[in-house]
Amino acid sequence: MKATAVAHANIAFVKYWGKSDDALLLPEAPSLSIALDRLLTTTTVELGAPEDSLRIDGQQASDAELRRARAVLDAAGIRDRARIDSRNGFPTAAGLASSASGFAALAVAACAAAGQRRDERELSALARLGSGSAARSVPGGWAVWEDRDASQVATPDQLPLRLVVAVCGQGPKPVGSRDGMKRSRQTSPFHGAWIEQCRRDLPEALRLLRAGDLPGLGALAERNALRMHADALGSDPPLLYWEPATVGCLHAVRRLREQGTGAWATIDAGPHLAAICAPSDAARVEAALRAVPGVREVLVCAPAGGARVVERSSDARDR
Ligand code: 2P0
Repeated sequence: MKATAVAHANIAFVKYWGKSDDALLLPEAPSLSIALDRLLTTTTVELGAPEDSLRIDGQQASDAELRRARAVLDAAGIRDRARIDSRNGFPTAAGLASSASGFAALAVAACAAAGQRRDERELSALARLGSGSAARSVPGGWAVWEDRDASQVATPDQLPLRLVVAVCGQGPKPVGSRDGMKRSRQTSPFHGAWIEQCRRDLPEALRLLRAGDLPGLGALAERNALRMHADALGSDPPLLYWEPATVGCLHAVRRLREQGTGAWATIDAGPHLAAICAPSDAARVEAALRAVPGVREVLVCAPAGGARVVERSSDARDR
């Protein structure tokens, strides 16, 4: 009754910032993301433990995190108590820890440990109950999430690109995504326009992706990210996720473009910035971001696939 699964974190080109249902974690607008190879989480679930427990990188997780994990297991019909051990193959101290890869790996590992055969869409819907963006890490590749689950709309090799991730801050962010997006929905005068924008951006992003238009898609992703932050900044009290290094990286990306290098920025609900570029430009973009004061680390990531079981103990029974 034990299984291990891996899942990659993802970064959205059309972002999720607003729920239509807070309890079911349903999004107001569709989102599009790409999974990233170097941001990998490995999670082992062992059923039949005396009580539920969750360790993340060797540290006991908070009660809130444990409750979210239990919600995923309950939704899968798993009543056995679970010992969950989750490890991130990237620098979590830098604040890159991802609930997306964590809950995707948890849903896949838990169902495998219970001997359940579930298709990708069911696994995606289960992961969503832990964290919305985790729905997209189950299928991986280019994933669209519209409603209860996400699905892969293009394989990781659809478009040759790199995401150059600049670590621009440390420690937990002051307001988490869950509370942040709720605040924007309730208080930002820009929120309705933001949601309408995402509904327009998704079909356009898919068209650019299928056409292999990296400059078009990169520019769309940058506009989409900055508009999400405009919505966040318009909230009351305002949500400012950027650090000085984040702004420094935004200028560095703009300067790269002025000098003829195709690079476009995206920023999630935190200080880190990811620059989108062609593989042949990744070294130049990495050097430019490393030179920005306050940048702690830079990771060059390539597109990756979905969550998968990597080990299942022989006594895990099929049911
Ligand atoms: C995204 N983010 O599309 C956006 C961009 C952050 C900014 O998905 O409440 O941790 O667990 O559903 O998934 C982060 O939100 O929030 C997120 P919950 P989640 O990647």
